[in-house]
Amino acid sequence: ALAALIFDIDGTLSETEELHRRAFNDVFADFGLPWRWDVDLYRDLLDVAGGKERLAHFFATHEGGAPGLADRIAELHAAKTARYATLVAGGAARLRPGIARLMRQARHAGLRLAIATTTSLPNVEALLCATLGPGAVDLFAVIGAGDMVAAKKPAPDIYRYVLDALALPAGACVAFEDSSNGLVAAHGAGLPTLVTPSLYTAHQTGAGAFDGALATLSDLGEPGAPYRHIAGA
Ligand code: XBP
Ligand code: MG
Repeated sequence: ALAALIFDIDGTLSETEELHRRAFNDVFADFGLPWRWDVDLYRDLLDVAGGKERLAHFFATHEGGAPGLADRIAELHAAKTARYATLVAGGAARLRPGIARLMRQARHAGLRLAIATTTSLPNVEALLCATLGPGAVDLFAVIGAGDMVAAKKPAPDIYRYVLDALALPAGACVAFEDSSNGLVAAHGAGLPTLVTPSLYTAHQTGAGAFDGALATLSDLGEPGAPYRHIAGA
């Protein structure tokens, strides 16, 4: 029987990628670095999951290079995490439709809730606190985040970590994802997965990227604003 729901954070709970992008850009400006990541570039960069990994990839692949910066990724990323927390605490993030309702109904039905995300733990705590209230972290039986596992999505490691901590088989859970990387990670751990594409992953719909999902929906819907099945589902 169904025992737990496991949620991705970025793109699934909230359209947080715009805030991550803003935080990266603010840090580039603070550090006197010339880059500003626009929406199109960031969409491509999101193929690399994890902020530190994304910075390393960008520095390694961009013309002009970035001598010395590879050694400062931890420093840049710490500043980015702090900036993101400030944006979120200031109210810049909202939950996507249906998320809060589904979590409430699931808990009433006796299901456990968990998180499986590439994003850093402070980002998870900031988002849950700002959107679901202080203490929201305690609504989750397990939070798997960031560097708790070595290999980030699309590797299944973070989902395996969460299943292990829940002490549940994959078949007793449903995962919620917004991206191809996320779906591949969840499927790799054997999880039935529902996909709600987000601003930065909508283009993956229809390219077969969400094949095998339980369903691909516009969002989780609200009374009076139902979800739509998305082409290919
Ligand atoms: C989200 C990510 C994260 C965030 C930034 O992927 O890739 O890297 O963009 O977070 P998913 P950090 O939704 O598939 O988990 O900078 O803290 O890594
Ligand atoms: Mg995501």
